[in-house]
Amino acid sequence: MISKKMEAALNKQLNRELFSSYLYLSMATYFENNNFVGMAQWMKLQAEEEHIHSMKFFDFIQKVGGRVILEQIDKPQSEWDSAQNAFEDALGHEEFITKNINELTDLAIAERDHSTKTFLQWYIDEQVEEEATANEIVQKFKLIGESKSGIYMLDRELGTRVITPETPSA
Ligand code: OFO
Repeated sequence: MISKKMEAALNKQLNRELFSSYLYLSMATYFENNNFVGMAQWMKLQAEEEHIHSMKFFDFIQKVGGRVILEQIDKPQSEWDSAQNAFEDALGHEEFITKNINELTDLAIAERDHSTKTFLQWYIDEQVEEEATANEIVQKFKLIGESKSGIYMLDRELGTRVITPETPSA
């Protein structure tokens, strides 16, 4: 049986994963409005992936005898200065999520809650991939600079993304 403290912390993370999905969907609309079709597609898949992350918390909380409490989801930002700026924000957001997952793991260890600690290991691995992927895209933007053809090529490349939800780095 999960402690009330751990249950509350996991519910909070469930909400953050839903917010992540909302944020990336908002970035998708920003990209669509600016004719970056590939980046919009990439962000739509990212939003789907975050929804899957939230549902893994949902299922786990229920499975260990807790109760899912859904809270309000914050309104995400809707405009960015540039495509690069949106991906920089995505990277910053993933770093924030990594910090949250690490804090949750610290709590699970402090509470000697081995099942939650094991559950969180999937997210620890996933965050390594999430940060690496976002960082790789930011670095590509930096290499490309102001080149319109470079940004066009990057948009095409990001549009080829496919999702494989069950493995970290999906
Ligand atoms: Fe983008 O990460 Fe969820 O967990």
